[in-house]
Amino acid sequence: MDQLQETAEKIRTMEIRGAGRIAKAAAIAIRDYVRNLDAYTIQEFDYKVQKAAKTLVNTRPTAVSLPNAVWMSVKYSKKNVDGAREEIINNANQFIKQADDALDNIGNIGARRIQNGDVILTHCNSHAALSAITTAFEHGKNISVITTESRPRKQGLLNIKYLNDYGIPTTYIVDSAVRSCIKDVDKVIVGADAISVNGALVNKIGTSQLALSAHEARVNFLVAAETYKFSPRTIQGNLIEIEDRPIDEVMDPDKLKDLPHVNVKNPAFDVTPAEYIDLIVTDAGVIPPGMAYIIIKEYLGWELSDIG
Ligand code: RUB
Repeated sequence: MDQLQETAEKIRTMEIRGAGRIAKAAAIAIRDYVRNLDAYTIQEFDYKVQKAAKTLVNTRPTAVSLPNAVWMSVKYSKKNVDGAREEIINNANQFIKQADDALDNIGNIGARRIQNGDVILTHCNSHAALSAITTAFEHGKNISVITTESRPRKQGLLNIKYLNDYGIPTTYIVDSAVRSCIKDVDKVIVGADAISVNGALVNKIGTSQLALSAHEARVNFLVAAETYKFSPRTIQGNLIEIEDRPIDEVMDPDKLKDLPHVNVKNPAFDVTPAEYIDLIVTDAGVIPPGMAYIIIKEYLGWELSDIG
């Protein structure tokens, strides 16, 4: 369990972050845990696997990719330990491959939506959104990017390093500069932590303000999201929990000592309603947000709506 606990801790502290990366890290952790798991009976095996799964799922509450990856990995039908072990290892390996392939597909499908000369605005650090952007560039499109800083964790710094390595001209702005820059933008492309059955997007805090600005300025707003980022539980009316992170990410708590009337909030994500989203680029193709249900039904299934 030590290695699995280590991965869980890295996800919790955001050493591993981004919805796709935490999902993949969790699938690897569960696979490696099950590979070496000692259990005499299938009941003991099941108890230990469920405990490990919950340890991973409970690290961060918002990105639905995490429970989807874990519950898709740990399902098995065999009634003996070795059979169940093999099934889980295969499921996890399949998920890991699916996640890698999905990023490539999103790159190719998303790149087709990007025109030569486009200025693209992105927020936070999303491998799915970056895959579409860098693939368009590799296809010879002359594009440039504006990235927000993405306070408080400044994931925009990861973007400028990544895009600079590709040689893509990139401008770094503070989050509050979005509305004043939106007139220079052709498309917004962001990633997703979760997409609900009604097509609403949950992504890094500030995404919904950005969507509002894009809507006002009639700039297309695209979301790049693997099918495993859709939330089956929202079919049953469950809400996606928004993670509140420690306030020391925002400011030094010592500064509050003499300010007894001041409270600091640090929600990590927000919700962008479907009406502000033009398209969702998934690995299965491009959909309008109103088709989110189809993705859940075809690619995730009802089974996950009970547990995931
Ligand atoms: C990351 C974030 C990203 C999505 C999508 O938040 O909001 O936009 O997770 O990323 P955090 P990807 O830094 O708090 O994890 O496309 O890489 O899965």
